[in-house]
Amino acid sequence: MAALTGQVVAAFSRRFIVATADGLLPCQVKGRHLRVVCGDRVELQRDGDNGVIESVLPRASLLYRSDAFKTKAIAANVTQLAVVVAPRPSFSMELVQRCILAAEDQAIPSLLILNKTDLPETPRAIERLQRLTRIGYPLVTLSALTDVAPLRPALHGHTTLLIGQSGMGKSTIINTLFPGADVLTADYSEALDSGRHTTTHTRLHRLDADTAVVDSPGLQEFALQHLDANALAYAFVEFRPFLGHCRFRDCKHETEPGCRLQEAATAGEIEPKRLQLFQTLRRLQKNAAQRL
Ligand SMILES: Nc1nc2c(ncn2[C@@H]2O[C@H](COP(=O)(O)OP(=O)(O)O)[C@@H](O)[C@H]2O)c(=O)[nH]1
Ligand SMILES: [Mg+2]
Ligand SMILES: [Zn+2]
Repeated sequence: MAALTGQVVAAFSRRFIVATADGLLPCQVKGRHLRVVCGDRVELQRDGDNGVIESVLPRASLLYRSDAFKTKAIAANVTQLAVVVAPRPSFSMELVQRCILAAEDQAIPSLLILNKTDLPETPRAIERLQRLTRIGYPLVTLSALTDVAPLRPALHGHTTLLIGQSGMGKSTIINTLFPGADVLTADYSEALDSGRHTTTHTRLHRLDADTAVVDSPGLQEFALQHLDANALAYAFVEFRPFLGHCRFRDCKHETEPGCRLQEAATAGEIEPKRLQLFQTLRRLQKNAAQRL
């Protein structure tokens, strides 16, 4: 048995693949209480062809999402979120915004990737994204079938969580950036319960020493019930200058007099649709909290 450190590059329910100086190692976790997430840097003991994760090193970040029942950590040590959308099939602006809000809550910056720019609906998609580009989120446009080069400068130096609704071209992007990405899963499928979990796991792909991309499935559910009203308001970056300036300290930014956010929406300083989204998400959070 020898002590090692490494980074978790694939996370299944209770099994992991860890990249160490000696190569990739299938690992289990010591005990029941240690929580391990893709992207974690860990200390482990090697035992033949397997390893046992004994501790998780301090995380630079931890991204969460909720579903109707619980909050789950998606990935650790991510430095940037990239949301993939396409002109066709149509994408949900609300879902895109939910992902970005979850990242903002963890102080992780986001960027937008518009894929399939070879399609004629591209100008309309760019127009829809203006709600987010206008408040500062960068947009990278590309056609992954032809060339993913426009994406490389945006990824460089970051650990990027790549996320997107199905059909947007996320797999095409990953497979072009990382030819052979599927091989690892095949190689380790036996150690990982004969590949039973291969469709639902999170993966970290390394481009170079400073650059990695995390691929996480299951975006359909991306609730923000783990954000209370204050955290949620703060996650809307363009609201920040106005927060704390309402007449009432506990202002819900609904119909109260002297609400600085409502004034800002009326004056066109923030987009009314973004304030509406805040209200929608705040109500969902309140209802979820009452159910617990
Ligand atoms: N026209 C066009 N189609 C693309 C592009 N990238 C991916 N696709 C197609 O979009 C479909 C969904 O792609 P896929 O990568 O599986 O999407 P995912 O569900 O997000 O992983 C496939 O038929 C791809 O061939 C692109 O740049 N242009
Ligand atoms: Mg896919
Ligand atoms: Zn207010």
